[in-house]
Amino acid sequence: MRVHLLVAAAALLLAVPALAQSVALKGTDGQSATITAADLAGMNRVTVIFDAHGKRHEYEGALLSEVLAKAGAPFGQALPGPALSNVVLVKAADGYQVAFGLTEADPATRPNRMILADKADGKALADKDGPFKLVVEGDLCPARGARRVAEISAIARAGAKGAAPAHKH
Ligand SMILES: Nc1nc2c(c(=O)[nH]1)N[C@H]1C(S)=C(S)[C@@H](COP(=O)(O)O)O[C@H]1N2
Ligand SMILES: [Mo]
Repeated sequence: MRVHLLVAAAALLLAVPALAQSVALKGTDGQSATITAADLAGMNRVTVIFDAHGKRHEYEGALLSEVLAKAGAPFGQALPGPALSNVVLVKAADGYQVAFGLTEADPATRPNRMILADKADGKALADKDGPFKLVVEGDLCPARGARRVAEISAIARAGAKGAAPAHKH
């Protein structure tokens, strides 16, 4: 009996940090997915330099577009059209929220990248920032860099129409 209780307690202790080590993803059509620390570590890795309050940090993680694609968010050829009005909402563990357009995270649209980072300056993010932090390359102010990211949703806008007639860029 006691052994069972110990095993149950140990399992609970192991489960608690594991729960915090993931980000919930939501897609525009009700899709949901979870990205764990291990998932993120296994994705294409990119580094972004960000200067905040005069301090320069090198963040490492995966492109937000690739993270959102796991919940079915349209990028590349699928993006022009109604998805241009899709909104991305990032929620942090402390209730902080950041919203932006899905296209802002599209590497074919902007050279500045948005990443979900799990490392800064070669080390796992400190508890204040991590385990996951949004880093928006090129932002002049760090306010959109949500720390302790818990959930990322792509949201469709009602009434959005299709793409403009064929045109050259
Ligand atoms: N989760 C969360 N992220 C956040 C904030 C916050 O209050 N909560 N503040 C933002 C603002 S306004 C700034 S300036 C930076 C500050 O980050 P720093 O303390 O690492 O400089 O975090 C941004 N990200
Ligand atoms: Mo800020």
